[in-house]
Amino acid sequence: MMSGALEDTICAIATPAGEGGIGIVRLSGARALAIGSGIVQLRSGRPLASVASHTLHLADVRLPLSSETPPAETSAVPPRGGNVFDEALVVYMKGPRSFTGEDTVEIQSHGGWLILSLVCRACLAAGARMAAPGEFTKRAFLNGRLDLSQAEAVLDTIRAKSAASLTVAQRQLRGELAREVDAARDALLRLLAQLEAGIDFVGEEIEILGRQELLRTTQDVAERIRRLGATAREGRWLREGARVVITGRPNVGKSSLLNRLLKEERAIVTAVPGTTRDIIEESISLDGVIIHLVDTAGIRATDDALEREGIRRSRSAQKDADLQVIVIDGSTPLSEDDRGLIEQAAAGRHVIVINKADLPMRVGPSDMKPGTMGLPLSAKTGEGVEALRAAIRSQLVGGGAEATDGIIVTNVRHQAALDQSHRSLVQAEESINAGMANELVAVDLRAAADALGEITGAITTDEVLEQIFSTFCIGK
Ligand SMILES: Nc1nc2c(ncn2[C@@H]2O[C@H](COP(=O)(O)OP(=O)(O)OP(=O)(O)O)[C@@H](O)[C@H]2O)c(=O)[nH]1
Ligand SMILES: [Mg+2]
Repeated sequence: MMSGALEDTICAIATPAGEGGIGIVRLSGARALAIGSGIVQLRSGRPLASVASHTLHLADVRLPLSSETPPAETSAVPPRGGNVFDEALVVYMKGPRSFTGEDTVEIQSHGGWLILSLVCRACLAAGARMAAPGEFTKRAFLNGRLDLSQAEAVLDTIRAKSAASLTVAQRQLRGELAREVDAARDALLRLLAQLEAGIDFVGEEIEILGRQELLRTTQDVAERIRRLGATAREGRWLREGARVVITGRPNVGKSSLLNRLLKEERAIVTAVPGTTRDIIEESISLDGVIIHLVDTAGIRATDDALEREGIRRSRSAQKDADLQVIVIDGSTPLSEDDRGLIEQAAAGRHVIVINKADLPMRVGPSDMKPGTMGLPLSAKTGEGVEALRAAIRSQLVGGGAEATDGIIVTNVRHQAALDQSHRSLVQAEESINAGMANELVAVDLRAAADALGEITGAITTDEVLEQIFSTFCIGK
C-alpha cells in the first residue's frame, strides 16, 4: 500500500464519502500544477500557472483533452465546453508552503460521489496516481513539514471525539510533545558525546565527564521520561474514555444514580433489591472527558441463578474499571458488605457515594475508615451530583501532578518508546553505580536516545512508517 515513489504526483478525494455541498480533490507532487492545468479551465481565461499561489479561482473542470470521451454515466450532464463536467474553485499552493511541502492543487467541486470520482479520474488521466492511505501526511513528514508525532496528531485531530482529546491532539500537532522529547534526547546525545570523547582518552587519565555528573544527568532525563510516560494512562482515557463502574449492595440506588448522571431513565429502578441483573453501559461527557458508565447488579449472597450470574458480571466489571463509584445507602447503617466493597475498591481509583441524603442519615463520616471520604448525594433530588461529576473527573484527568506542562501522551507507540527509553536509562544508571566501563554505559544511553528518536521520527524504519500511515485513510 505504501509503495510509490516521492516523484509521483498523487491525488485523492480529501473529503468524506457521501453527499456534500462541496468536495475536495487534492493533488500533490512535482507535476500538480501541470496536471491541474490540464483539467481545469479558469473562468478568467488565465492559465492556472499564472495565478498567485494560495488564491482561489472559479474554473470549469473537464477530463483532459487527450483522454477519451467522458464515460457513459456523464452523458446526462449537458456538455459545457466539450468534456466539462463541473465547475469548481481551484487553489494552487506552491511548495513548500503546503501541507505536504510539495506543489499542491486542490479542486473544490460539488460534493457528489460521481463528480468527485470524475475529478479523480481526470487527474489520473492527466498523469497523477491514486494516493495510498496516509500518503499526503507521510509526504509532509518526509519533507520535514511535520515530525512523526505531529503526523500522528493529524489522525488524532480528525478522530477526536471529545473536546479534551482534541486539545491534546492539537497540542501534539503544534509539536509540543516533540519539543519535550527532543529536549530529553538532546541531553542524552550531549552526554554521549562527552562520554565518547572520554572513551577515546582512556589510558591518558583524562576525565572529561565526572561519574557524578554522568549519574545526575542520566537520572534527570530518566525522571523526565518517566513523568511523560506516566501521562499515558490519562492519555488513553482522553482518547477512548474511561470505564467508570457503579457498584454497591442491592437497592442502594446504583441504577438511580446512573439515570441521574445520564439525565434519562435508562435503567429500571424499583424498590425491590436485586432489580438490575445485567450490565448496563452508557457513555457521557464530563466537561469534555468521555466516561463509559457501567451500572451493575447489586452484590449480595443469593440463591437465584440469574442474580448470581449478574453478580458474577458485576465482579468482572469491577476488575476492568478505571474508576469505581461505590454507592452506600446512607439511610441504613453501614453493613459488612459495604465495608467489604470499600476495602476492595481502596486499592484503585474510587469515589464513595453516600446516597439517599434526602432521608435521615444513618451513615456519618465517623463510620468511614480514616482517610476515606464519602460524598453525600441524593440520586432522587440530584443534590451532590455536580460534586460527584467533579470528583470523577478530577480522579481521572485532574491529577496534574504527573502532567508535564499539560503535555499528555495519548499514543500507544509513543508510550512504548518512552517505556523502552526509561528502561535503558535505568540500566545505564545501574551500570554507572556498579562502576562499569563508560563503553557499556554508552550502549544504554544510546538505546535510550534512539527510543526517543522513534517518537519524532528522527530514527525510523520503513516498517514503522508503513505501520503508522497505513492506519490513515486515503486522502489524508
Ligand atoms: N429517598 C431516596 N430513594 C432513593 C434514592 N436513590 C434511589 N432510591 C430508591 O431506592 C430504591 C432502589 O433504587 P435502585 O436505583 O433500583 O437501586 P439499585 O442499587 O440499582 O438496586 P439493584 O439494581 O437492585 O441492585 C428505589 O426505590 C429508588 O427509588 C435517593 O437518593 N433517595
Ligand atoms: Mg439497579
